[in-house]
Amino acid sequence: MTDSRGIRCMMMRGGTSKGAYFVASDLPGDVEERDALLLRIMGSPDPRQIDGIGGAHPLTSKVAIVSRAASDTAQLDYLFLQLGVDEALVTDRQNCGNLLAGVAPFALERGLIEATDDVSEVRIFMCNTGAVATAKLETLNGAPKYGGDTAIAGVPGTAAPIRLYFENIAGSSCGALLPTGHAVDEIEGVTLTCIDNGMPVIVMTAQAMGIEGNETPQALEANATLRERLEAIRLAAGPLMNLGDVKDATVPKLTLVSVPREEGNVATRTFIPHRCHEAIGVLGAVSVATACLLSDTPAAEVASIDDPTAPIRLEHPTGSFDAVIDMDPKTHEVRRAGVVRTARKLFDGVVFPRD
Ligand code: NQM
Repeated sequence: MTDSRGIRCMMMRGGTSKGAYFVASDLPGDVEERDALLLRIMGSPDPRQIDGIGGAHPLTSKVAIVSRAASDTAQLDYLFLQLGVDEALVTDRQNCGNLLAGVAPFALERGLIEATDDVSEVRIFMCNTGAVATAKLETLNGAPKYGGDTAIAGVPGTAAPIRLYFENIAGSSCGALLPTGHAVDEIEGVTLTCIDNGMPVIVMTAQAMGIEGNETPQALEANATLRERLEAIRLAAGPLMNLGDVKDATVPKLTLVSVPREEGNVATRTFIPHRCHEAIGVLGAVSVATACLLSDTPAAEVASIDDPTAPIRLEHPTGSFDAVIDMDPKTHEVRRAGVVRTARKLFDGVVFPRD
């Protein structure tokens, strides 16, 4: 449906992000045409996205495109697109575990799948990286249940839990869990870990970057020296992480770790990569938690972890995020990772892009 009556679209909160969800067949098949249309729908490029439905932040300028799976390894195909806010950028070079939380409920709403039981298990092929995730969600009379008592930091109130499990995500963008071949590197004079357990992330201590590690995102974004240094590290790390020139890419992300201040295992501040996250991304958190489990890395030095099989609690600006990492401590083979999210249908209707 791409005529003058508009395009069928559902707005959903997925975890701590928000995005426009489309059935693939409701969008043009041609990628250039599709991307140009999505930019107009979101109102990009414009810092306020005033003429579109984007929320003027990378975390609310996101798109999920969902269809029945093309192969029988999964039930659904999910393509994530990050749209720039003040630049005309549409990129499929990263995944989004937050919007992933909304994919199964959306597919149920659109009749792409059917609920199996009170708890439905849905296998989702993540087209961006070729990995498969399993979502477990509560259903009622065949429909997704949104209400519940699970709270996630960064979202007011409670909702029904959506459990996400990941398998074989190590190296999904960079080809290896440790794409440089080492757990510790020095780039631009900073000791750090380049890691990809579902999301390419550069992990370094806050101290190495001259900050405490518990500053607000606003204070960190106002720190021009810090941002310049982070960007220099990112540009140098891109080719070493097999990502090539990352000047216009939204990966790798950068996480500054420090000792926990609350009851968590480590404190984090994450740049995605130019804005500072109000919380932390899902697969970003999985990658950072994994770095904490690798001995002698900057993350392991500041993290306080007694039991590596227990959930790793990452403190972030609006609370904390738990990730369970099942990793062989010797071979570093990551068998499985799990997180809990919630999602909610916000509106369903027809969106009218500007001409
Ligand atoms: O890491 C932000 C988010 C994300 C991505 C980002 C995400 C993930 O919070 O899986 O969820 O890092 O761009 O939505």
